Amino acid sequence: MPDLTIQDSDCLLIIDVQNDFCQGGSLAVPDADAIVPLINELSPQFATVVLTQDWHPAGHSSFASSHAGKQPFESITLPYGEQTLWPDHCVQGSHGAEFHPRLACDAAQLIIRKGFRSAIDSYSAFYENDHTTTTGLTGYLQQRGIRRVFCVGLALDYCVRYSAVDARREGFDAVLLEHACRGIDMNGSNDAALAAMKEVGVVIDS
Ligand code: VGL
Ligand code: ZN
Repeated sequence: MPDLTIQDSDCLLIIDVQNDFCQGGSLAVPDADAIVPLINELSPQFATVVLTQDWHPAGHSSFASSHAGKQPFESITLPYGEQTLWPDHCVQGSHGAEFHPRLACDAAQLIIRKGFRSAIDSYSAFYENDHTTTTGLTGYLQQRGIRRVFCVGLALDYCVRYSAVDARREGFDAVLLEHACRGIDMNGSNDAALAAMKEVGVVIDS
């Protein structure tokens, strides 16, 4: 196990802890609210804290409601590949898009909004789902001298997974703090996510 003592060159990346992914939300992740106090304990230990915020225009192409005859959790092929369809969620400016009311976010220095292009979904904090369009996060972290990214948040099997994998792709060390994540877990997707992260060298800390 590598040394997980927190350094100045570490960043805490808090992924999508928003009302729509929490209890009562339109795409609620089981037990999501339980991670809020855990993240609130972690944040003050990091000099660099970044939040991501899923931020879709109404009628986004990842919404099942945008495709006639399609139901949430079915998938379709978009120009950039396979896309799972979701209930409408995290619409720009809506209550569901706001951070969980008890998430302590005052000390965070950057909020990366993603999924704001109607035609492309974005799970990762680094790249949209075409795996080409960047969010700018790599440059920000590099210029802040960050070498390692600790990932927490929602959902383990989607946005957390792709963010951790892309952190490795961008040359950062990456640590998944599994106890501070929750997944949607469709058809074994939590286990698949953990395997995919391990495969590229993400350190899984339970
Ligand atoms: C997410 C599905 C759709 C996530 C975002 O935050 O994991 N999942 N949009
Ligand atoms: Zn989304």
